[in-house]
Amino acid sequence: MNNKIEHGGIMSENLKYGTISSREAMELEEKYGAHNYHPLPVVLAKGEGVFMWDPEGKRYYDFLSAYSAVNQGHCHPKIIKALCDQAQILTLTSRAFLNNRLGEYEKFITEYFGYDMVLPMNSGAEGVETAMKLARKWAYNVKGVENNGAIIVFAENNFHGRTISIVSASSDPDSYEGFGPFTPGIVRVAYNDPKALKDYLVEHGKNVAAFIVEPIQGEAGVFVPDEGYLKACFDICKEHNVLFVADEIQTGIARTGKLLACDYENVRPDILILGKALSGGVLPVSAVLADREIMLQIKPGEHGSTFGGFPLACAVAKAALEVVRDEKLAEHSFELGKYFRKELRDFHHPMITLVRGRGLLNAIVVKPKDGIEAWDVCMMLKEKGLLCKPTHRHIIRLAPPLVITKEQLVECVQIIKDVFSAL
Ligand code: IF1
Repeated sequence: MNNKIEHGGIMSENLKYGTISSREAMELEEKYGAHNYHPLPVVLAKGEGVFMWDPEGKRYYDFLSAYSAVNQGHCHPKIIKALCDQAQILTLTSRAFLNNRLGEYEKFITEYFGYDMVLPMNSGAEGVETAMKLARKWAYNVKGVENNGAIIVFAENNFHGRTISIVSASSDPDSYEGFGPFTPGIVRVAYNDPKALKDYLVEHGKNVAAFIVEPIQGEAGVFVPDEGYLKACFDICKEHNVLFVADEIQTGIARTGKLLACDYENVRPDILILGKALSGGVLPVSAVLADREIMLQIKPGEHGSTFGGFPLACAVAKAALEVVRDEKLAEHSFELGKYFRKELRDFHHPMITLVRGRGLLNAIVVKPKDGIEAWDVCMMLKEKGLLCKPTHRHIIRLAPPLVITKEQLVECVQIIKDVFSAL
């Protein structure tokens, strides 16, 4: 087969990967895909470890890792082997029947994270929805909140996904505007401010089911709260018999230098939500973990999904978690993160006002100069072979796969410095 095909009269030549050129791919997405994204103009056709390639063969360092879904690196051989092996045997049964991979995976993941039980779902948003439903059931059945009166507290500037109920908790107009009416029983308090939570719970705590929080706010710009914030919130929740729910979809699974970001403060959430890297970026796999007293509040027939806990996902997720453990990715992320922030902090540049993060989830806060904003810096980094994405107009998120070597990271630090130096 030759790899030249025709699209709208344009011949693709000199293609290294696939049959579609970058330009053709961009035109097709523009014409046939909904315009719900504004991507950096780069088309990717292959990934391996920390690298991605465009169809024409240009190689990039991946400094987004699909928003921390690809912590184990692109196409990790052990995860792909688990995928291929299982795909040839059994992929999906639905939960109308049992399957021989689910129970084994459930035992593995609950022991791995230290919970009694797991409820498997697919996307992160479904995981958050599941946690909300669990918290409400618990509030009515166990806490004794009056029916339909349960409140769930969120933090300002949160990002938990895109469903109607989740955007009902959002303070970002891009997320919620025009999508109302919204789900009731949701309130927000200031982030990084235990007193704000305390004040709310002192007043309304008896009707509150849960406080749902990101240990580090990703979309808000890798906003790391003050030390002690999570523990203080956890203690306040306990005082008011409110469930402390951690959305570790982005921060979990070694990204921030510990298995969970909550581990930094020795907080064990009542409900833990995982997604993204749970499959190493291979399939949408999410999970909600809790102990029996909470988990068993949802009864047969009350919640689920066609794919949740499908055999293929179970095989992939187990392999993905084994890779994190066997390759000591949490420790590696912790060490390399320290080096990375030190290098960028010691590199004093007038456009860099702040470098923050934990492990290999980091951000540079940029001060625009001569009309040059975070987006322009990302475009220049792209030209130099490093891909990352701005969040808001002044923050650049930097999050390579955790399998990046020290040598590779040294090279990437140099690329970043070179780009800033040229400004
Ligand atoms: C997109 C942001 C990151 C998440 C947390 C739940 C979800 C996410 C803490 C929902 C998802 C994504 C989705 C992605 C962009 C991205 C993102 F910039 F929008 F905020 F990572 F920082 N909780 N985050 O970060 O998980 O349903 O998507 O599987 O394109 O929307 P999902």
